Amino acid sequence: MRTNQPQTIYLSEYQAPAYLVDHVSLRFELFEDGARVHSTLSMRRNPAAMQSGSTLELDGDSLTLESLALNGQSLASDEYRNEGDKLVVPTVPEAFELTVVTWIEPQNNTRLEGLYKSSGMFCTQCEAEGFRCITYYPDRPDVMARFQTRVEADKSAYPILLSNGNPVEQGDLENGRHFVTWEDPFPKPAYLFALVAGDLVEKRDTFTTCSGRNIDLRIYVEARNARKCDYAMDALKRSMRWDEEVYGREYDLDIFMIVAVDDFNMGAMENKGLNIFNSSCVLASQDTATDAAFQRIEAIVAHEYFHNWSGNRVTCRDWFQLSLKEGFTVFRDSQFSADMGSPTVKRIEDATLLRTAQFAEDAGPMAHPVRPASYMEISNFYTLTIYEKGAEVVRMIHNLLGAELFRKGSDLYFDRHDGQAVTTDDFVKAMEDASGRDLGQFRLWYEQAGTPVLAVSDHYDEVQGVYRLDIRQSVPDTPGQSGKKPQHIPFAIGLLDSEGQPLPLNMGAEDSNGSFERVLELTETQHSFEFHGVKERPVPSLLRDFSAPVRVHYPWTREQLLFLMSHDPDGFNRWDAGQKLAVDVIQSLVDAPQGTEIEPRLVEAYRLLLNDTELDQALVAKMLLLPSEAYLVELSDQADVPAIHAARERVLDHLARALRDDLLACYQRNAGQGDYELTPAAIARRSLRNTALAWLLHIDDEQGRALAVEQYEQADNMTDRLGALRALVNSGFESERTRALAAFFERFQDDPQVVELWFSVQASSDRAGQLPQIQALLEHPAFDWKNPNKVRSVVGVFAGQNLAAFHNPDGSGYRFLADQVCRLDDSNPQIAARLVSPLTRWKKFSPQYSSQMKAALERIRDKTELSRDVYEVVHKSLAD
Ligand code: 0A1
Ligand code: ZN
Repeated sequence: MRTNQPQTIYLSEYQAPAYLVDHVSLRFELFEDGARVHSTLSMRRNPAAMQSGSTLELDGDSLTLESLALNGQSLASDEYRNEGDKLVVPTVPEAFELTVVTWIEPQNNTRLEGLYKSSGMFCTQCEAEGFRCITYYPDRPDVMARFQTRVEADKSAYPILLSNGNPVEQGDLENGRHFVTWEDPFPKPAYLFALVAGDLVEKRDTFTTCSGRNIDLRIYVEARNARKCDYAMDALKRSMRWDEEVYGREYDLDIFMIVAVDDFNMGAMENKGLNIFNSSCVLASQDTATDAAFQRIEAIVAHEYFHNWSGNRVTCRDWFQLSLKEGFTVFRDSQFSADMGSPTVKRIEDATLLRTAQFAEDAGPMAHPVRPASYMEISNFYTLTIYEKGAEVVRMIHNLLGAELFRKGSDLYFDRHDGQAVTTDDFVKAMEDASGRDLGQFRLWYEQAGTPVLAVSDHYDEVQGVYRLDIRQSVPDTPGQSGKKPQHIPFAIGLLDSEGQPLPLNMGAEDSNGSFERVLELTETQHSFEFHGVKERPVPSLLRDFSAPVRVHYPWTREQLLFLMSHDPDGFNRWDAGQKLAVDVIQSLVDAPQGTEIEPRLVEAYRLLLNDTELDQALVAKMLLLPSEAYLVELSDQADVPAIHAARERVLDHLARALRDDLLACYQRNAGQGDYELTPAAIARRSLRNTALAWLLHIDDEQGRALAVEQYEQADNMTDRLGALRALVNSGFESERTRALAAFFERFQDDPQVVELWFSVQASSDRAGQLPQIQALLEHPAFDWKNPNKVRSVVGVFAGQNLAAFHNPDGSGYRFLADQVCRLDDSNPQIAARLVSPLTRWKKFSPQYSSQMKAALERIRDKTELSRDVYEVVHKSLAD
């Protein structure tokens, strides 16, 4: 796996597989000192393959080959070549059976790819290329086979033995061992293979599908987590119903299982019939999970379930097509979450993530198209671009076609390609065929990297009553791509008169269409749109509902933003106007002299918001949150993070002081009423209350202190308890902070998910998360280098969320991160490569910072034996 000069793989060099696998029969013998894997592959030459010759090549990684047989005849050592990552059999017949026996060591697998052990149980992670760590196999998604899997293990240590599909046989063996055999009738690529063996309890339920079939639903967890599965089970049933109702997709096997594991590199995995989840993405209870965690669990359960169709029944031809399943599935889960809660709030959350983090990726050294053209290590391409921007691209198709034609398109796609491994182009083609629309230019969204920029200016002709919008589109250069073509951009707009009333949008002297909102379709570099019959200069509302993942530049005045903040009928743009105003005010304070006045109208706008009980309270709660430091950094050139941090703090401080009484009133008004509920209204109430509390403690308000201590002690749910803890940690009340942190740990030390919250509250705080404190957290007995969640909650949160501390002008934060990356690179390269991310955008920062960030990257580059994962990120980041 380690190499000095990893190879680049190109989409343009794709070739169909030379041999196909019709059936795989696996037998796992699981022991404490290793596992023996017997694999029998029924293979035949692929009639569609271009290659001639009869050489078979199988992928393998970290395997010990014990035996190899062709059609039952054992192969002598000169009849095959073991080339480390490839097993080559120079001559095979047209159709044959290959039997491979390998020995692996799951107990020593710290990469968490392939078969490994987590908290005493065996589990697998095979996407993208983990199956080759289990046995030799054509480990590529366009080889789809039917799997039968027999799992054998000690019965008392591993009473539960699971794999994909339906259980078909089970029984006892000698020496206290037992076995279960599973059969999956649906052909699948090896990346969807899964196996679990452990001492787990089972939570059961059932679901009756639209055609009346009864599906057995099971969630498997360690006994101590038995009471934390109800929410995920409920979310699963809601997802199953929703996918039937909205997409006409019925579940296909007789059983659907979820297993929670503590050590997992990502959030969760959609293995056929046997989803494996990071514990933090499935386990929840009122007293241990925040509202945000419940929402995340709902979304991830839905996401993995939806993959059963978008990903499993129809899968990807190659890993360049990853967004085929991920972009579409994220779009589906975001529609689901919108339907379960507030569509506007969900849109705000999605757009925030996109603008803060995906735009940054698109502007950095790892920028790549939604369908990349090349990669070194595919694990590095599970990115915000593939997932989030990919989902935006599907959303734009949905909006261009309308819900009905989009559904026709998705039906055609699932019908036409069921059981196949296909491309993003096949997806777009199905949408075109079903709708009759030409998406030729639209396909550029898949091919061109970078965030398109729309420079908008306007002109009002009072005499003619004509208002004109001039829009210029450009797509910035990205590594390896320049001179880009204009893209097809749906640009939703509205116009408001001075009373805040929407104006009819008539786009020519004869047009009397009269609609109040239009989606302008931008296809050229330059467009002018005229609106007729406009009696006064209107205020434009641009890119409503974030209709495309683009940056819009328009010379907003503060008056216009204040106006939109309270009048725009588009909830998203109301929120966005507030964000723009706050950004403008904060930016004007960066490096401004001490006494510079803070925009008084901002205070009044926030006062109105705080006291607005008419507007959707979930939207109010979002509007009260100031733009994050990460977003402010993303919007600036040559960022000086401590200066941005100081300016944002000043505004927060000023607002909190000026609005103290309003904050107290808001806090009291939103006090918990009766029993804990997870309704949108109750979630909004808790959010408002905790924001008010955070602001009060930000200015070390005495009454706030008493409220926080009381809330901490009385809370009947984790959202409120953590809200109080966070507020105290970020306050200047040192003894309360220390006491609350100790009490929290004492109370929850046996619950890994809550301990992760405890770590991240400290690691994200500029008061409790300076470098020496972070180093102390790494020494804490609850910290564990082998557990990705723990690493993320301390190191990842420090570098990604505690920006002022990480960007310490002395460069200590950067050196620290480089050291941790080097340390992790040996044990878990996927996690190490993800942690590098905050350093990759070094060019974005002012010279004092960028030179030290670059030096930290060089420090990683110079480590001996760098993994391919970290190599790719570091070398691309350092390239000119
Ligand atoms: N397909 C999963 C994400 C996933 C990807 C890679 C993994 O291991 C390297 C694990 C999970 C999803 O989209 O949920
Ligand atoms: Zn996914």
